[in-house]
Amino acid sequence: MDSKNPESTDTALLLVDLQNDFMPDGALPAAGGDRVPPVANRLMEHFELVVASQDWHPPDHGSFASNHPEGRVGDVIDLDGLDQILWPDHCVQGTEGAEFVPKLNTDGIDRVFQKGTDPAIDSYSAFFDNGHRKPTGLGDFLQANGIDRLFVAGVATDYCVKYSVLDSCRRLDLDTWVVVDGCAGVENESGDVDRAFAEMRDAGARLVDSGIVELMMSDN
Ligand code: VGL
Ligand code: ZN
Repeated sequence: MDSKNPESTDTALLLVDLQNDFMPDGALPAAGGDRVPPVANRLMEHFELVVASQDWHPPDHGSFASNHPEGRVGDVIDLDGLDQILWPDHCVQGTEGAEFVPKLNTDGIDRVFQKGTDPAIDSYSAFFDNGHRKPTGLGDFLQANGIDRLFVAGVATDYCVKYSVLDSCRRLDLDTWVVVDGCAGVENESGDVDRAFAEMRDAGARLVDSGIVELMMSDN
């Protein structure tokens, strides 16, 4: 801990789903996703506490089009009472696609929170499933560590980053900063990434570039 910077103890970095399947050659690609791990590696150097989420689905996950006889990727179905977009199979537990990208400095991560493990509900946010039925443990962990300011980077901007940031603002009440050049999106519909950034800003998150974060955190 740096005693000259008391703020350093209340700030953490969250890296969302930096996994092979979300990279440009993966099963559910985020365009430009391969630009994110180097940014994450640089940022990590400046944080005492780094947490990561990992999308971690069983093979029979209800969000996979392959598990619905009539379902096609992109269709919206009802899954246990919630609207669910059908995705290609991705981040299946134990597969290479579910691993963190090799270029990510995983030694810098203090704790990983897995999500999407229940076949009956998806979990975009790193904090809760899509119905806010169950927490992942990330919120309690941050609270136990006295964190009240969270920087967020990762993929996908328009899904898991967005829902993590919205929960961070609205449910956890954290001072939330989104690292814009540390994010990449899926963009099922053109404009989704821009709309996601706007929604995050409207929820109270601040948008910032990684270079500024490094300056803000440069005592660490
Ligand atoms: C994600 C869709 C499905 C994400 C995960 O990490 O943004 N998107 N599962
Ligand atoms: Zn998923």
